[in-house]
Amino acid sequence: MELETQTAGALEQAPAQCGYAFDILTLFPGLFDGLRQESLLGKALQTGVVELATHNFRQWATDRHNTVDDEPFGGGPGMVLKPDVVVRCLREVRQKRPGAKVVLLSPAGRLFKQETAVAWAKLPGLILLCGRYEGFDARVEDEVDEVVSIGDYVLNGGEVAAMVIVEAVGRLLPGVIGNAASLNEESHSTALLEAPHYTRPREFEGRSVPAELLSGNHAEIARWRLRQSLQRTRERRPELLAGLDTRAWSKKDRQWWAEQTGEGPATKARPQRVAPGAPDRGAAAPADEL
Ligand code: JEW
Repeated sequence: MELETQTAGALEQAPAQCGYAFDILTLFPGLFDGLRQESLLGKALQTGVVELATHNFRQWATDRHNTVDDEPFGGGPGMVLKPDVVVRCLREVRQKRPGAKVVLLSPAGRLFKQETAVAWAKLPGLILLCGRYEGFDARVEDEVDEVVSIGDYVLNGGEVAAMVIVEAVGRLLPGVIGNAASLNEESHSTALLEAPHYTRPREFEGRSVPAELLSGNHAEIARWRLRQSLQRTRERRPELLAGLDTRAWSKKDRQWWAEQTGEGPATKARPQRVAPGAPDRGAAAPADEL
């Protein structure tokens, strides 16, 4: 059984109590080989700060064909992963990982967000169940702590979603990267999109670095970045502006934002409704024209 469970003796030998353990339950453990070699996580895996172990459901099959799936009751396309095989595998892994959260990846799960990653980085580990075909027999859900989706698109299986979670959680773990930047992360993800970044050369194929960034004036740079963030967010992710808090802003920034959004300075009349297609020079450009 140990032969195909890919870990440096993590489960069997008494391991030096490791910082964080990701256990991936999958029919395709080979898909995680690349992730293991990735620079930041790869280094953390080498130093033992993080452990990533894969477990192939097929090793918990009991018949001579190592069957892991069967036809769906009620009919329909595709195959369903058998609950007996999956649950045997899960129970064995879970027993060796006290405190780990058991997560099943599914397009029908709760949405995984940055705040989820921040919360899960505080645990001793995650056990991630990756399905294939039409997914798991529904009774597997009774054995897991959470069912999560990484977004509203359909994948062929949970493995890529699990990799997203390993990367999002992994980079928050102490010893995986210099964590200075990630301290901000929770507020960042729920606030505004980042302003654009530039590096040398100052001019690239006729496009210059914005003068504000070359000014050396920190207040001017900060103002430019805030405004870029706001414009970008309005254009690309307007739903993030719902909870925008402008109370800490300068009067100038507030006034500028009011003009951008068509609220208009307090002295000006609110933009009037006009006939569809009529030119409307007073109102803000629609988000898709910014
Ligand atoms: C995802 C796991 C396992 C997650 C996100 N289940 C299912 C299913 C599949 C295709 C169509 C409909 C349902 C394939 N599939 C998965 C898909 C996770 C599995 C099988 C998944 N998107 N897709 N966010």
